Amino acid sequence: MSKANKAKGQEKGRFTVSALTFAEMPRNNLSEVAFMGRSNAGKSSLINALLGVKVAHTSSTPGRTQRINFFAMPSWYIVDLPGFGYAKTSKAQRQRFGQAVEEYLTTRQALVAGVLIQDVRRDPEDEEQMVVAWADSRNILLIVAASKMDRLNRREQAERHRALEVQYGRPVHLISSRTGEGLDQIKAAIRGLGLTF
Ligand SMILES: Nc1nc2c(ncn2[C@@H]2O[C@H](COP(=O)(O)OP(=O)(O)OP(=O)(O)O)[C@@H](O)[C@H]2O)c(=O)[nH]1
Ligand SMILES: [Mg+2]
Repeated sequence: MSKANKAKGQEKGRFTVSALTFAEMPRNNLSEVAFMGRSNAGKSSLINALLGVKVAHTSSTPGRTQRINFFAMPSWYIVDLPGFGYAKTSKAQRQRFGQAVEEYLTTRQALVAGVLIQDVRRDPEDEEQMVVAWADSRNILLIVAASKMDRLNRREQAERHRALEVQYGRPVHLISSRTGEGLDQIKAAIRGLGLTF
């Protein structure tokens, strides 16, 4: 990371804490927005693109994020969660962070919104539907982002957009962390909660 980027990162979104237990998580009760989705969907890339600086680890190898990572924003946190649906991590390891994520999602009081990221080329599966049901049951705002739109042409984008909105039964934002398309919509939705970038 260049010096300039590092300085920018410190000013904008700072890697703060990497946790697996509540004891390791921030205790200042600031609001948290969790980025969720299948492994390799592009969660960490979206966080970096929103911040304009590489703070979250990304990789073409799924299962890169194995802890709950908190990035400090002005008076709130972006939370990067390990991806679901990845089978190659050892079972013991998966159980460890799986439990941590479940506990986080079901009981964390500071959690005010979720951003569900899914590859625009895929259809939602059980795990995505569970996230939707979870958000509804906890009354948490869920922003759905369909990632990697740069992989499709305009016509395919429109088709997938329609199909995904029908399947989710709610608005879906098409985004690309590579080109920056759609990121303003995600920022606007988060700003709607009174959280600033
Ligand atoms: N073309 C394209 N590739 C993307 C985009 N976003 C992410 N990727 C690629 O997708 C792969 C996975 O991205 P990550 O951001 O590491 O995914 P993740 O959801 O954090 O994955 P885990 O940490 O394993 O759960 C990487 O090779 C990224 O470069 C995008 O908008 N467009
Ligand atoms: Mg990641």
